[in-house]
Amino acid sequence: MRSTIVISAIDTHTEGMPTRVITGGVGTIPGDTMAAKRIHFAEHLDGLRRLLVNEPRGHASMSGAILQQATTGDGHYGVLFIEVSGLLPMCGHGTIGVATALVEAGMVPVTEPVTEIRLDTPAGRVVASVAVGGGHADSVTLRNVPAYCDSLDNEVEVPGLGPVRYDMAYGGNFYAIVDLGKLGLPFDRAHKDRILDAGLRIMAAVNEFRRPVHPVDERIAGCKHVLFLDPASEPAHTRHAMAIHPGWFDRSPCGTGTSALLARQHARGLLADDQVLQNDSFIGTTFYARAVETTTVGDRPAVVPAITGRAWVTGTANYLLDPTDPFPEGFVF
Ligand code: PYC
Repeated sequence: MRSTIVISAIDTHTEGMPTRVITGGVGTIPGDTMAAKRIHFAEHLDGLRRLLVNEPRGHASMSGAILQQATTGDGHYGVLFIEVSGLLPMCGHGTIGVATALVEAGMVPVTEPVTEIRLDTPAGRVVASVAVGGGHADSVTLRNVPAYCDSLDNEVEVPGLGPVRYDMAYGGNFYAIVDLGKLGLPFDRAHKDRILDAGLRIMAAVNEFRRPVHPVDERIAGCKHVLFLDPASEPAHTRHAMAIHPGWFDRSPCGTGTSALLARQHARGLLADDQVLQNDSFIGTTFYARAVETTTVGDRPAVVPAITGRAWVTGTANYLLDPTDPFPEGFVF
């Protein structure tokens, strides 16, 4: 076999959603912080992301995480989150996949019953506490970056849909939170194409109307995610469909989306201080979320979310690129 690159990976899924954890072959990405590395990677190395997530090595809903040396003194690793739409500041299901892979592969000192892993991400420090039994990762509780509610009861005119009400919240990415029932759409995967179409229209309209910008780090901006709440949801037990740019649904309950929803439920007074939020994905898998601290982001009240979910290793691989391969960056079908 001949190849111009060899990229090693541990493939995982978190409650149904893939994370290709890249453990070697990328080298050190320039930048003092993960946020700086994210910008450098997007500007100079994005072909590598496309090679790893696009067809034929990936697919239209693929995501991954590139491990780097930590950029802080006490971090275990730094992580860049890649997916079909680009590089995310933070990814919850991806972090749960990374933490599971690191424990299962023995890439961190493993202690039972809990192994704590400190990760540097472009959105800031996150800590994964992995419940370990018999040397195996059983579940992961992620202490995420602070989540806050940007605004409630916005209304935007959406071509083809008319006026749409939404709340905007941040949990590592920005999320427009929309009641699916108000659009007259059923919470049913048989209608996924219509729901996705509505999600993409809403994203475009929201970004034009009032593009969200993180108050402390303006490199984090824009809304690429619409969280459609099932109208049958209860305040502490929600079900949702997460539509993501450029046109796919999260299979997991979306860690940063669950964090944003937690902040929104608190901002609406729908949860008691440390009440657990059960958040189910479009395929019926679950994350549990809880505010473990209150804080601020800029001048906004915020909560520190702890998100619990599970991931499983699905394979290990070396990804190659033959010099005659006509698709050196894969392709989108
Ligand atoms: O789990 O945070 C998440 C996530 C973001 C996009 C897809 N999953």
